[in-house]
Parts: sequence; C-alpha cells; structure tokens
Amino acid sequence: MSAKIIKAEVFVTSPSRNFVTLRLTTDDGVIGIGDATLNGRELAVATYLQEHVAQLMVGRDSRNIEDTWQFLYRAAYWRRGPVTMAAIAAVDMALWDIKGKMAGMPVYQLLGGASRTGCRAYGHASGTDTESLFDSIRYEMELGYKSIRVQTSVPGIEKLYGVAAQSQSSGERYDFEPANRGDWPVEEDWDTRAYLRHIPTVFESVRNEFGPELPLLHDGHHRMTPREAAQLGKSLEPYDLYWLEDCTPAENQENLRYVRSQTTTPLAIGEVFNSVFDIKDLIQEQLIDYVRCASTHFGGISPLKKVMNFAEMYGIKSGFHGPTDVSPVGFAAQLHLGLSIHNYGLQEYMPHSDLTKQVFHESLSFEDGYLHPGDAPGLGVEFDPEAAEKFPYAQAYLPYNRLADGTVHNW
Ligand code: CS2
Ligand code: MG
Repeated sequence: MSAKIIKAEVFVTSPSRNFVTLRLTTDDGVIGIGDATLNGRELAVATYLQEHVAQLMVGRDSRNIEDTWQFLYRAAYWRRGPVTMAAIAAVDMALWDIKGKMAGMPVYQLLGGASRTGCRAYGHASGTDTESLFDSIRYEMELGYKSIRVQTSVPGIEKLYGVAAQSQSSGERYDFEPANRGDWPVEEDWDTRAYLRHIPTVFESVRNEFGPELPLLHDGHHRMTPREAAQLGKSLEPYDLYWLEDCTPAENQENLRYVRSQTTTPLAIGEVFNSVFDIKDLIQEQLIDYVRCASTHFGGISPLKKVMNFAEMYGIKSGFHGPTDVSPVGFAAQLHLGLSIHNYGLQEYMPHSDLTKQVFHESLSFEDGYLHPGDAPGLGVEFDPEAAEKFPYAQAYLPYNRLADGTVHNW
C-alpha cells in the first residue's frame, strides 16, 4: 500500500446552494473528500484548487497530513486569507478522510477518541414579532434543540439578518441562508440605535415566557462599535445569554478588550477568521468564551485542533460555525473534532436541504438535541458526482447594508 494520490478533482455544484468539493483518489482506490465552500466567492476557491493545488497533490503520500498542510501554507509564500485557507482546508479534510478509511476508523477516533456521547447543538429561532418568535422557539424545542439562537425583526429596520422569511430563487424555503441567487447583492438597511433599543426587550419577553433555564444565543453579525457592543452586552446581562456572537467586526482583536471590561455577557467570535493569528490574542487575553471558527474557513481539521488545544489552557470552548454554507463534508469534519476535544462547547446546526443530501450522503445523527458524526470510516460523508452534475453552479451573493444616509455598513 503506497497511499499515493493519483487524482485530485474539484467539483462545484448547487443543490439549493453552491458548494465546492475536492476529491482525492489514491493508487489503492481510497477516496477522500474536502469542503472548500466560500459563500458568494466559490469560484475563486475552485480556481485556486484547480489551477494551483490539484497538480501538486498528484504523487504525494496521502498519509502525511501535517507535511502537506505546511507545504501548501508555506510554499505558496502568500499566507492566510479566506480563499487560500478554504483551499487548504479541503485538502486537509480529504487527507483525514483517507486516513480514516485506511485505518477503518471514524476520524474522531484518530483525533483521540470520543470525549462525550454526543455534541450538543443549537437551533435557530426567529420572528417578525413576539408571537411568531415564540412559535419559532417552541418549534425548535420540539425538534429537540436544547439551546436556541434568537433573532428578530427590529422596528425601523426593513430587512434584517437572521430573520426567516426570504424564499430563495431555488424555490425552497431557506430560512437562514442569507445568500441570494442572482448577479447582484441584495441591499439591506441598518440602524444601530434602533437595534440596541429593541433587542433587550425581546430577550426580556423570551425569558418571561420560557423561564430561566433555556440557553439563549444571539448573533450581532459584526455591526457594532466596541462601545455599542458593550452597551448591548450590559443590557442583556439580566437575561443570562449563553453567548453574544460577533458583537464587533472581528478584524481588530483589541476591540474586544473594551467590550470584555464592560460586560459579563459571554462572547463568541471567529466565523470569518482563517488562521490562528486572527484569534490568538482573543484567546491568550481571555477576551472571548467561544471559538466560532469553521474547519472549512480555517484551513481544516489540523489547525482547528491546534487552536482548540491552545484555547483549552484558558478555559475557552468551541462553538464552531455551522450554517449551510459549510457543506456536509466541512460540517462532519468539525463534528469529529468536536466529539474528540475536551473543551467542546456547542455546535451550530442548520440541517442541509433534501437536494443537498442527494449529492452528499451524510452519516451524522441528530437526536434529542445531540449530534454524532457516526462510525463510518473517515468523515462519514459520501459525495455523488453524478447527482452533483444535475445542479450546476448558480451565482449568488450575500447581502450588504446601507445606513439611512446611504453609507455602506457592515453586514
Ligand atoms: C452566520 C452565518 O451562522 C451564523 O452565525 O453569521 O449565517 C453567516 O451569515 C453566513 O455563514 C455567511 O455566509
Ligand atoms: Mg454568525
């Protein structure tokens, strides 16, 4: 068994939404797959893989995961960035998948074995008013979720992130997928003062209705300054949030020092990060409580495991990003990691659509609020290229924001 890679193929498919998948084949006929999906910029990663990485994979020993990762990261000279790191992630995942299949073990076994029986997941509730929000929370609880993210409309803001309503051009109702098919991003509006006034009243009514036990989360989606974020964190303290996510834009790690000094509301950050250098100060200075990075956008399982081992020293836990733009492959990758690390926190979970499942056959289970990646060797996801071909790429963009005076704001 030489385990040499003989083929590297890149697939772009759009079963409900776009996905970029890398498939590596070894001379022993073992197949490994990896996720390189970057929402709204898919073709950049597909090209990076196709034109610059695929030929470098052929002839390599698939067993040397760390060496291959370091080779792709260091030999490119140009380091980091979402496109590069999503491409490296796909290779890393595919190699873990191959190693698991060669060993006859699920990837979590290779990462140290299970540290728990299942990974607790959170569901997504949203509403345009109190009644529809409560219905949505009850629905999520019926599905089994034991932790719930709460997003609502805000009086004075017309179109808002995270609120179910948009039906996509795919024809399927995709409540939480913000990317719209078409050749131009949808414009949304934003008003920070209106938002800061309204959100605490929402959490007050949710706590009054559902009691103190239910863990509640909220996503600020990068829109506040540190002072505004501190104000929101403080005003939400009485409602005991499980976490407040992306309260400020994530580029400037220093911003979190001020927020942290002003509020005890737990903070989660990292979904747009792509390397340890984006998050190391937040961890070392204990400015956050949860790491939101996704294996797909962070260079794969290998670097995410290193970051979580680093975070463990500071009592910081995982809260990996799990929207539908992380493909079933990327999702499985981080689920194996989550099951194995000691400092697991909570996993975001948005089940993929039926069309997506026709292309990616998952072996994960979701029962009574807990996820498990299954015990199939490797990542446990099979990719069907013939089914994928039926769903050609369709351009889609994430929305963007403008303030009342027309200024572009963070989305
Ligand atoms: C998000 C995402 O899941 C989340 O918390 O913030 O919905 C995010 O907007 C998308 O992944 C962007 O592609
Ligand atoms: Mg988010």
